Amino acid sequence: MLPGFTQYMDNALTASHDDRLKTAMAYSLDAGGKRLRPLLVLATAVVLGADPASAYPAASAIEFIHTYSLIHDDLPAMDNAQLRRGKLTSHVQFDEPTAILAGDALLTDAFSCAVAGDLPAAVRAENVRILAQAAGSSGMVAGQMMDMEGSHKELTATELATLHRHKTGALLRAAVALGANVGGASPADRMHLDNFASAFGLGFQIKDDIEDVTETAAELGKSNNQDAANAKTTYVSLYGLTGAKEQLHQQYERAQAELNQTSVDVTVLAAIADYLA
Ligand code: GRG
Repeated sequence: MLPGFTQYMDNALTASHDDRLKTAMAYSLDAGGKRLRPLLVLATAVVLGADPASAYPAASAIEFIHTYSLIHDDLPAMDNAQLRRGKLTSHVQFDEPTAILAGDALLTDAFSCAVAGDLPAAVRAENVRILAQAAGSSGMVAGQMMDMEGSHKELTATELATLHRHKTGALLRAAVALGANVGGASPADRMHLDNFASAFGLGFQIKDDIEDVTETAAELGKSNNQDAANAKTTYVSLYGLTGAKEQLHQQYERAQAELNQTSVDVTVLAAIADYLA
């Protein structure tokens, strides 16, 4: 998928002067992720009439940041995960210092990616702002902190929504905002696209919570295994499986409704939103 883009993004890695660091960065960047955030950047730019290649720097930057977040999320101090996408996590494949530094390097290099390319300087500066705000202390990192703090107690529905709005939602919103910025969207279209992204982000998380339960149940040959949902507060633990599916459907409808209020042909984005259904 996205061959021209993937080649562009991989080339953006060639700057590292340390082979082990570069190998670790490439290992996680090319470990089989869905490229959902770059896809949202490119699709949003394209529906607005932009050349997709003009969005490659921003799309690479956001995938760098997403990859860093997963490497650090898997570390022993956080989720202590051994596997991601069916492969050994970075700190298991390499070692903990290498994983930390590969994440640090991907985060930092993301901003070099974001300012690259031929778009007007003001557009590139705005892309950097969008990424910094989404990834930092008022975005994804704040969400991760809430997750760490909340892992020992039951969260309310409002707290759970706030956590996910930051932890996963901020970067998905940023992806659409980057595409809207590259594509030169009108203020009204930016607003509807942003509302679309918020609904998509929340739906994405609810779907993940549902799949955690249904896939665990399927693996165990049971119809209603709740073990995965019991460890932390999730949409399934708060609303039950049926309630969570209703909430997912609501977000899907909201996402499509917002798209339909834009002034452009949103067929491609609507197809991506179908991922939720
Ligand atoms: C360590 C600062 C810091 C942040 C980590 C996003 C995140 C914050 C952690 C991910 C934890 C997680 C499993 C969240 C659930 C949502 C989810 C499934 C995220 C993974 O995104 P995908 O599915 O990943 O787009 P791929 O593997 O396709 O790239």
